[in-house]
Amino acid sequence: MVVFDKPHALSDLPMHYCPGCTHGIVHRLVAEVIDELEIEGKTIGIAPVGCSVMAYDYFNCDMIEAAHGRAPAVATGVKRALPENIVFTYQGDGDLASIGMAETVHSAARNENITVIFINNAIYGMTGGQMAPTTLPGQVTQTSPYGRDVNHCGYPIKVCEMLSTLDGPEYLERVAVNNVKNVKNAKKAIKKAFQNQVEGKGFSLVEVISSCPTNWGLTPQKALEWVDEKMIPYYPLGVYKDRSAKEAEK
Ligand SMILES: Cc1ncc(C[n+]2csc(CCOP(=O)(O)OP(=O)(O)O)c2C)c(N)n1
Ligand code: SF4
Repeated sequence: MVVFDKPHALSDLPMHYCPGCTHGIVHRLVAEVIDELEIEGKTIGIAPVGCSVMAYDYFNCDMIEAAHGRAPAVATGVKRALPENIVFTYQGDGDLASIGMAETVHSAARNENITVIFINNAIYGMTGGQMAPTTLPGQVTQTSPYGRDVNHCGYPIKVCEMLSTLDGPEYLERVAVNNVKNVKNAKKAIKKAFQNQVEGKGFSLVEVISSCPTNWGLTPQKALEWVDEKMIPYYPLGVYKDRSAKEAEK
């Protein structure tokens, strides 16, 4: 009896991610959801620029590579041209919350019927660990060697909280993948974000608190602990918006 297998929507290529990086876990969850909803043949993913730049190699559905930060704009065009297809973006915090902030906010405000998977690892991973918009106050990075000084660099951006002030988006949830319970919740949120699109409900974003052991300078295990001790207190997990659920309560 097979009790554990690779989802069909995940390709056979070995991933290039560092040991302990949680990008791989989130890839797997997305692929499991694509399998379960039986949408592989009509799903189009938009890969970002960042460590997950090669996500196009890891999913078996069609993939498009977007310029840094532009994934929601590309997804908007694809979804509007091919409304029967299921379109998702997969983006890091540098991609989504820095150079791509305008695309993020406006696609949410327009309630584009797309699914956004947002990996918040509090750092620019691919380029060697510079400060991101989500870097915590006091966090040491290559460009904040004495720790992020909020007087000089400003405060981190809380994407779910910020987008929840807009009337546009359908669904916003923040999850984490640092332990089994959180991985299970993350899977549920990702599934809902895809299901919403299948049902035509609109813009659904799941922010996944992730780890970057390499640039945080921690072992994989310590990095998962750091998520619990430092990241989750600053970025509380939970549903920030679920318009359909709220309307159903009325
Ligand atoms: C227009 C443009 N500006 C800057 C870069 C350089 N660049 C590549 S990846 C990256 C940041 C990636 O960080 P993030 O999006 O958080 O993803 P991660 O690598 O942490 O997964 C930057 C600034 C680029 N490729 N294109
Ligand atoms: S640099 Fe960080 S985000 Fe990039 S693959 Fe390595 S651990 Fe993951």
